[in-house]
Amino acid sequence: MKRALITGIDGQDGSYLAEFLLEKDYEVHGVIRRVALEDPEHQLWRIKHILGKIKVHAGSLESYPSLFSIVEKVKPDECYHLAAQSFVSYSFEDEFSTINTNINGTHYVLSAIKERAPKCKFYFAASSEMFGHAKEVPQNEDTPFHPRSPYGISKVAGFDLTRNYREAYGIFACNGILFNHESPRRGFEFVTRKITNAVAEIKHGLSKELRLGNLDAKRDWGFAGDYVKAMWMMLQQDKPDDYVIATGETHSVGEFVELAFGYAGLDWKKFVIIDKNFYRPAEVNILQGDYSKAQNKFRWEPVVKFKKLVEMMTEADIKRASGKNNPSTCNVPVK
Ligand code: F7E
Repeated sequence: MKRALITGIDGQDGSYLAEFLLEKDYEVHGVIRRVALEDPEHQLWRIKHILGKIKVHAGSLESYPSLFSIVEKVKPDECYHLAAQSFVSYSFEDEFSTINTNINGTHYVLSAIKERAPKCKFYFAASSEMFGHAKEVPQNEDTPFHPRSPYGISKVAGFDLTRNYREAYGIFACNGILFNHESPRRGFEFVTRKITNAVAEIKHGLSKELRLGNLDAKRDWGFAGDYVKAMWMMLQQDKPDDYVIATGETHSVGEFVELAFGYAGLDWKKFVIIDKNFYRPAEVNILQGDYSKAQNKFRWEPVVKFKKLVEMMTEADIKRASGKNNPSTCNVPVK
């Protein structure tokens, strides 16, 4: 039985990946912050249904000793490093902690693997945010990086660390350059979930408006459930490498809004208010991924495309909001 270690197992991607690996008969271990372990009802809602099947370990990206001892104890065959401060907007407000946690955390996990499990295959959750002010559309593995946020900068450093551990120490280390990927398990601060949750609450009379920033930004949005499969496929190849994972389509935030409100039979223009507070100091205007390398190398394809994704998320939130008496706390204006 293969052993996998997932940092950030309680996040959107971690939860889908854990389910996927359990189905493949892996022994699945996860790193979770102690504060989250102490409040499972709120913090572990995405993995509540599989808690009896996985093994969780308290650890933090800020603590090398905690990660070192987990790697030493678990001796994983595969490690998926997904944990990070991943909210781009917040990274402008707390750039130091984003940069410290994300870069050091990745470095600590890589170093622990080199020292205690050098045969372990390593996956790093790199990001399309690394392209930032992209030199070309669509972006592929050779497109130069021009990050536009502390988050993007931290991911470029993580990407370089991963490549360097591959080249310098012979670790089987891969970068997955994942474009935006969403699902009904997405955090409420990200624009897609913020929209679908607001649509559901407006539909059920729990909310009257939705405040958003830049509706013109364009993203390549895919389904997280499809993307975790690509993470695993990368680690099953003969040689470690870096891959773009995307749908190949780009759509604006405005298009997402129109489709989600339309699905609920609502006219978005009556509810959406543009609020400058949600604009970013530096925006990434357009992302569109060229995933042909992953397609050719291991036949990965995105199954869920834009329209189906919007419908899936809106429907799930409408179902969740029915029977509720109060709007969710996610309406607190998190930038
Ligand atoms: O913003 C615009 C915002 O926060 C998408 C993370 O998973 O994907 C994600 O990063 C766009 C931006 O995701 C609001 O300005 C307008 O242009 O959903 P988001 P993101 O920044 O693209 C990448 C690949 C990652 O790696 C990240 O970890 O939507 N936008 N109005 C807004 N965004 C938010 N959050 N809230 C608004 O009110």
